[in-house]
Amino acid sequence: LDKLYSFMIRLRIPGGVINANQWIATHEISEQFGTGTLKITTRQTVQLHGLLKHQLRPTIQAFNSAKLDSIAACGDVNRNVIASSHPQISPLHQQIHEYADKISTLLLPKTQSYYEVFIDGEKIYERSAEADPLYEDRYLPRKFKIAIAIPPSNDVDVFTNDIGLIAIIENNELKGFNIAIGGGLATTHGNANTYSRLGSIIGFTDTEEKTLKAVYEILTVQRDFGNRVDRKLSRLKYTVDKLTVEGFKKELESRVGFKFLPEQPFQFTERNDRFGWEQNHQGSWFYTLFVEHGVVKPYQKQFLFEVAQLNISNFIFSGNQNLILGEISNENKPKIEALLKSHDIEKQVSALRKSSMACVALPTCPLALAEAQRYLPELVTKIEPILEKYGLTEDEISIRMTGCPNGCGRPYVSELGFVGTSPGQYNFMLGGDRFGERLNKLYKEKQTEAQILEEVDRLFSNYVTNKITDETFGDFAFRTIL
Ligand code: SRM
Ligand code: SF4
Repeated sequence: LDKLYSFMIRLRIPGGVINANQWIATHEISEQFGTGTLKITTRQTVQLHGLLKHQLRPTIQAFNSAKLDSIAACGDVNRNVIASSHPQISPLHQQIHEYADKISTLLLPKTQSYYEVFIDGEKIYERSAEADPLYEDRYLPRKFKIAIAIPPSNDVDVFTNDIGLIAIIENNELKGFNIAIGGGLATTHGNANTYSRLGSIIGFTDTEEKTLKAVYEILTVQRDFGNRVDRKLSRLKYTVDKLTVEGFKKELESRVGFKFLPEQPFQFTERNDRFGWEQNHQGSWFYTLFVEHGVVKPYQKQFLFEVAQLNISNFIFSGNQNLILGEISNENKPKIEALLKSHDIEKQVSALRKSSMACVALPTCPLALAEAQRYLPELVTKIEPILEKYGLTEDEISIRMTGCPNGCGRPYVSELGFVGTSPGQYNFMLGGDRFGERLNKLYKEKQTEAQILEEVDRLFSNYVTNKITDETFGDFAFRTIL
């Protein structure tokens, strides 16, 4: 008798947008296979857990019928390309957003094995004949991540990606992209050679052709120079530091055949999702739903299913693990409002909770050392009275937790960061800024809940007494404590 293996499936959805029919398909597949829970990830897609081995093929085939795939959602290849998710942020959102799809397609592995294994089952033994000029016969040394940010929003945490593209807009025209390389968050407890790193901007590209070429060749430099001996030290960030930023740029310029233009000015002034209703420049409506840590609750799932059945909106996953119902006409807005009401969707949620993020961790993640998405809601509930005590209820202080130092919930770019060390214990990280432009630092090691709550009380008391006007908690902690 074979073991009853269970799997997780993660979709590839560049930029995180699907249509109503695809949502219905995803909903129905999740009801038929796996645990029934839909989990929105920090990279704008969804995961299904608990799929038994014999359910894998039918699940993937069902997704395939809905024109959804799981190709390169895991592995040593380019992963799901993410892009700022709120279309109302810029009239150029659509134009910039399309880059996510273009880049994802450009960097897909050429092998057809996915279709051969999961879809039609043919030709599996002829795989070696397929030529792949990018991944060749060896793939990349490690996973690879790309994000596109549309200022003023850094909802994708652009600097935490191997490649970060920052759209530069002038007079309502897309001028090109600043390109940052070498971002990455994971560390390993007890391995001093590992570290989090924010991307370094190496310059600006002013045409689509140059941007795509630069992206492609950054991967070839990593393919050829990345560390293939130690997987703990094989992400692009280590290659960039090994070659130096200037050395990497020189190698890259020789491969692309042009010089990068100087970095262009930009400013991030927000990172959180814009909850509730907003309109874009064309008058279409967008409704952002808070989904705590991306775990779609049963009542939310039913609401979303009914919204999808109306076929009057699309569905956009945000990099903050929330969901946006998009492209809703004036005429159709009341239909969604009625469903919001009948399902009692709009709850009072504190600013801290809305600014929280947690990774999956236990019980499904094999690497988890401590709880995260199952526990952070509870910790936030315990912090809320402390916020109230100091008049900080409206403060959008970012709080993030992961069950291990891999950093899937990006805790190293939060104002209050908690990284699991063992059951019930977390490294307390402090001093990140609000918009993802500064890493936080280890403040206290291996803290229990009681210690965390005591520290938070002390820190908030200190903050309200000594902060400079308009200083965020993260900036205050960075200035005074670290
Ligand atoms: Fe992650 C591995 C979940 C975003 C860094 N991550 C894992 C695995 C697959 C565990 C494993 O290898 O067996 C987790 C699956 C748990 C489960 O039960 O579902 C997992 N990672 C997630 C998700 C679902 C967290 C979430 O709650 O949203 C995110 C899925 C993103 C997606 O849709 O593709 C997720 N992972 C991230 C991020 C954040 C990001 O990309 O913006 C990071 C930190 C950024 C970075 O890459 O530096 C991240 N995950 C890792 C790492 C460490 C990589 C490294 O450089 O060493 C691992 C472990 C590994 O690769 O060996 C990992
Ligand atoms: Fe698992 Fe660690 Fe990622 Fe959390 S941070 S999902 S515990 S690998």
